[in-house]
Amino acid sequence: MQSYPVLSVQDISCVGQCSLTVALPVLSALGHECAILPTSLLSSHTAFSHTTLCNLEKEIPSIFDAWRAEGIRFSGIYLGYIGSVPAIKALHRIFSEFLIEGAPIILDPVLGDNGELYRHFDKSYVDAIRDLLPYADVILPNLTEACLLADMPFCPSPDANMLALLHSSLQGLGARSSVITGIHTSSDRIAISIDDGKTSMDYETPFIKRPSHGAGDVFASVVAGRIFADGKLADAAKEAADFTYEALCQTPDEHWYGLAFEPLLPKLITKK
Ligand code: PXL
Repeated sequence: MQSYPVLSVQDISCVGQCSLTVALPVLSALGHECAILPTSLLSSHTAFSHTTLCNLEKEIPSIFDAWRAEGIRFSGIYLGYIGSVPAIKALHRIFSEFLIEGAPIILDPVLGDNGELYRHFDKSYVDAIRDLLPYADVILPNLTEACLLADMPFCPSPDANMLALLHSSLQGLGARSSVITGIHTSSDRIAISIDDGKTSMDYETPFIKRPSHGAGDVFASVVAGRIFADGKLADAAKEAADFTYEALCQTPDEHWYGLAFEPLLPKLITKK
């Protein structure tokens, strides 16, 4: 039977352990051939003080034309940080032209954290990401992103009612399932909330008080890789939460810009 690569669509941050430099090793460890569509090129992720950003939106239509001429197809797609509104708009073609039937679409709507939008982003960017939700089988926002997409005020410790409202808003906007991350349940616990439209559950890990840049990318890459391998959403999300927690635990304090996840990659390979 012919096998098709999966496609990871996000920026290349040259330095900083996020986006493609996380997705590629994780998806490879999970056994996938991973093709890439870089949406922007940055010197590092935007938590560094000095960054360059070059949006690749002008390239995207030509890349799609070439792929079409080659008859290229993907068996799954994982979208993360895009970078500009025109790039997001250019991506809509992917969903109708390059996916095999039943290919899962996993969207990490990277917009911000701790109640704030990331640098370079504004309301029009949030609106453009929101327009991708109807394509998504699974959406993986952190709490800030869930609130921005649902147009609700940010609260770091939402109660069960607010979480239910967030999930129903995200699913009302078109996402089939949603996993909301970064929910502070107490001073030393952090949770994810998983909702597939029928059932809802929370899963907690200890909260590690340290910078967590790139944690969302580690989490989303593990979820995407397990779903692409026919894993169930709840199992994939719990494993990804445990993996992210372990990576945070073993990241030295001075390694502030990302997670030192590499020594844990064998866990993903042996579990396959
Ligand atoms: O980790 C998400 C992410 C991805 N890519 C870039 C970022 C960020 C978060 O800050 O700046 C360029």
